[in-house]
Amino acid sequence: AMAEEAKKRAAYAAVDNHVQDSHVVGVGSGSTIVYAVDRLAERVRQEKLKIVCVPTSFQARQLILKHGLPLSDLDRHPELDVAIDGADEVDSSLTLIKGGGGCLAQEKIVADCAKHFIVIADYRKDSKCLGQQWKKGVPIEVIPMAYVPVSRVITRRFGGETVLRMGINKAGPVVTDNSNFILDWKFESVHNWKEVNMAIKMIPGVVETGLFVGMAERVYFGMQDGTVTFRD
Ligand code: DER
Repeated sequence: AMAEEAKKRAAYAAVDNHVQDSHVVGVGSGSTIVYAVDRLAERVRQEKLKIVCVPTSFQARQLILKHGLPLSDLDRHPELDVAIDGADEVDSSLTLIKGGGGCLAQEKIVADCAKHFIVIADYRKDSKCLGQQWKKGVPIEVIPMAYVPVSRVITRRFGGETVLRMGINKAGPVVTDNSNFILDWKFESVHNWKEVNMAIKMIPGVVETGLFVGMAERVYFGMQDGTVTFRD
């Protein structure tokens, strides 16, 4: 479909423009990153690139192993040359909503460890402000025992409503790779995302938010017409 082709083109552009020999590469999670790992593996084969890959989830780890790419971690490589990851939505100042796939905590850690954090997305993610196209809210990873008080504080202070993310093929709540729950905060108005992110992070029980503020260096968008554009 058109969106899948757009994802692929954005992913290829990011890998071709930002991954070089001897790089330590952070590998994101979700569906768009699958194309980036395909391209990484292709370049390793064709160009004999020597890279190592640091995953941001069980899913990313499986992708790396499936393609026979060298697997590493932050213990061995606490500083990465580049991290490539998807996004659920991107606003005009490159603030991201991430976590649609529930991997936001390790994704933000890896993105922060990278010299360059490059985001890949199809045209549906390209918004002026958050909430324009992405209607599932901001994912917030919480310690399970605290999800009710955290929900109350968020809705009291910032409005909207929070929903505990429930499993589809698993009874009960979604449990993250870090054994936590996810609250999806359906916000109702435009916020100062830098301030809101910091305030939510301070609530006891919050592990991480899906607000990536001031982190993305560049976002590649695959467009409907088959081209790729980027925003810095
Ligand atoms: O869950 C995540 O953080 C994913 O990276 C998400 O932000 C993008 O997933 P997609 O590439 O499947 O849209």
